[in-house]
Amino acid sequence: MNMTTTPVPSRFLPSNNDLGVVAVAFSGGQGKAGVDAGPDALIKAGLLLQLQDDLSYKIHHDGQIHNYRDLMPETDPTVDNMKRPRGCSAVNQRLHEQTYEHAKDGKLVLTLGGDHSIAIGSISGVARAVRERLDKPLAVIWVDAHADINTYETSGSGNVHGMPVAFLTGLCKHEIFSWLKDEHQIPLTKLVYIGLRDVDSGEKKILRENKIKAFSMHDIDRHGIGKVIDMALEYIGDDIPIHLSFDVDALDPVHAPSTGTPVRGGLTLREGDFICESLHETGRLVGMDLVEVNPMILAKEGGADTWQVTETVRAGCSLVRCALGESLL
Ligand SMILES: [Mn+2]
Repeated sequence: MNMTTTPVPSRFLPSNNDLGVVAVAFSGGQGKAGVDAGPDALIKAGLLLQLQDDLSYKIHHDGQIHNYRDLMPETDPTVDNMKRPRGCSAVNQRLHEQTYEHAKDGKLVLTLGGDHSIAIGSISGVARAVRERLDKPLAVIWVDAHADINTYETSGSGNVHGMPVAFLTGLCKHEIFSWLKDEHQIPLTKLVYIGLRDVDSGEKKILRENKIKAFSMHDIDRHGIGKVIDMALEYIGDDIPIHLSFDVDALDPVHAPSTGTPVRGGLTLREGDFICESLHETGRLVGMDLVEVNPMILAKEGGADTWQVTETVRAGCSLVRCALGESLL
């Protein structure tokens, strides 16, 4: 299959085809086993080869799927309601350096998770490089069923994968995450959610009080995904680089069932791909996360090859290809 595409020139990156990839086998931001196998499943399905062969990217990848075992503390008891906080912080600090190293050279950065807690490191690393290189803030489009903006005080579960946006925007700070500096932050005015449908009451309060821009599934039903993207981009403003953080659970569980916290009533495959295609078309994408693919959830005993896993991995690969320039015609 040879996709003939016309990639849109990047407005903020010196090259259109240098792609830094970090594969993050981390599951400590939540309690279910298996999400650490996400990057391996995506790469085994051929994602990086597709990007290289069909979309002409020069892939900069160390060939590793990082499990960061050397960073894991012997014991990691709960602190201030945060589960496994030292491991989460240490992995994200290392990942921050990894995405920063790619982004400071002007590469597009793709981070494959892993649970969504890894966005703390991936996005802060890109944001730091964007500030240094372009003297601009980084905008984030967070596509997710959940807002992931709990603080350790509002979180019911204590899982850090429900807190990354709070850490990234400075709404939540903690000494365990003291490496995360103010200059790595995302301004609340440059954050946009798409696809929300399962938001905790404490999070709703945070969204309201901080006037955070959020397009729920209700807004997508009302306006259609095309109008929602237009409004999201208009809100961010024209001259700002964008990071896309895509949680596969934004898709409806019919299309992406193999994920830790599925919620019915989600995006169709086409709506998901459309978001990614539209962001590519802006020429402003500088980073992307694809997270929460869990090949072990719903897997049969002894093997991960169920239709649910195959569909979820295929959907994930498609989202990344669309964000990186694959088009239908
Ligand atoms: Mn998420």
